[in-house]
Amino acid sequence: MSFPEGFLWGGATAASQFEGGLDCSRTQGSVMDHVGSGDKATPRVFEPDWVPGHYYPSHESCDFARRWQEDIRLLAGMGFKVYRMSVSWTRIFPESMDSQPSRQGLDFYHRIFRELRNHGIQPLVTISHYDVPMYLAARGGWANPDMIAQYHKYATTLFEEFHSEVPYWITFNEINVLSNGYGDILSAGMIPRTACMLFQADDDQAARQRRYDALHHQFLASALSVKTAHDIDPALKVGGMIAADAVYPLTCHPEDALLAQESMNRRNYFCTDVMCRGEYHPKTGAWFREMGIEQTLSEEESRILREGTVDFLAFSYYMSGCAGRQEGETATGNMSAAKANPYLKTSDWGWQIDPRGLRWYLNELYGRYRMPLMVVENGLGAADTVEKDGSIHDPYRIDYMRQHIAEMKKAVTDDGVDLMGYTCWGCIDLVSLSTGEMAKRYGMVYVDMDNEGNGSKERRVKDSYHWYRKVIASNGEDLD
Ligand code: BGP
Repeated sequence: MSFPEGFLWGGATAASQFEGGLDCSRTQGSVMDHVGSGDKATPRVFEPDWVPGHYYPSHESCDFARRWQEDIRLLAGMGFKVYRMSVSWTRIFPESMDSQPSRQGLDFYHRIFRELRNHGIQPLVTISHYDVPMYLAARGGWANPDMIAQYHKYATTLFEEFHSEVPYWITFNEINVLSNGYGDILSAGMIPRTACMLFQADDDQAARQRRYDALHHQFLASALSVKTAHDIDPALKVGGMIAADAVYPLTCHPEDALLAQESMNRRNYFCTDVMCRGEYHPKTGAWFREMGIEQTLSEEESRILREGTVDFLAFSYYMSGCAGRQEGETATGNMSAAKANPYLKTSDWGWQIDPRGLRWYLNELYGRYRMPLMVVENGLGAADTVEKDGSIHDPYRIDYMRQHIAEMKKAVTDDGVDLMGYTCWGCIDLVSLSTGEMAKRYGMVYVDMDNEGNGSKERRVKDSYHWYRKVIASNGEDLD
């Protein structure tokens, strides 16, 4: 028993963390292009106007915009079957949504998709990976219902243009992060920006309402786009995606079990129910009464959600956390904090490492939805050392991936989970989303660049590169 034939092995990146090339065709850029600062200790500040001399990591990032041929060759060298990347919205509509899409921008991606396919790699495209054009952010970002039509136009443009080259799509990266995580840097393009959480009663009520409205608009935009994709080309597979927020009870006390269940519902199923079943979670009314959130769901909106359910459910998986009654240490990650699990070790950035949690989580989702799943992000953020001879030994990364893949395999072979593929995060080093650092590396290919953007950006393979090639060549059999 093994991974199914045709299992999609690969890796993932996102435009704002990897692509760069702001100087070629992205004009005023996206919200992420305005995240930076002059203060190296706090590089993740949103600055509506670019300040000369300040550092904005996304402007050049790792320069995939110019190095894509070399990078794709490197991915092909590992035997990739799939490459998850995102399209930069402002490359397609650089100045406004009222104009025609930019031919230059569309051709930029045609070249990349064709090159991938020439190497036998299928593109999987995230339509929006935290990527809101500034000209839309200026009108309130996702809190503005007009965004639904704007996104739908953008997505339709992509489907029409690329449907014969891109078989797999994800509408939004980690849609649940809007309710749970990343504080201020990701406010869905909303101005005023806010770090508020959807399910935290002590946060500012008006801000919380805006958060929910923004999320609801994303649900509608996603559902409309899924339907349009199928109308354009029934062969397209369009997925929804969340950040896995796996929560265990801290103890076997029944109260802790209920708290963990509630946490799973709020942080995960609140979003996945809408995308996979086309309806809000049955507890939504009770939650919103408690949080003072108003929900107006028209019949037409309900129909849109029902008609636009996804073909597969994708998620990122980095860690797990706990819920319980007692005070305890906190485990942080990119999502809202949970209680720390005393049985788990953490990464150097404090994220709890839990390979078995991946198997548990796959079972949770598959048991609930019975639809194909895909792990589209997973990996260890770690500092690497380049040896004198240029080699990079990263046994810690190999170890992390080996353990996660082994658990994933059990979920497939022993538990019967329908898993389509695995794309590890940041297959080539890229800028960290949460911290803006380069020092936090996920890649199997090293990029010579430091936290301030200095360096040749030269690529160099790590030990994990050779290891992952073996894994893919053996379809996950050889994990040694
Ligand atoms: C996910 C995001 C990615 C990515 C990853 C790792 O939540 O989708 O964009 O960056 O987390 O996070 P970080 O870069 O903060 O280490």
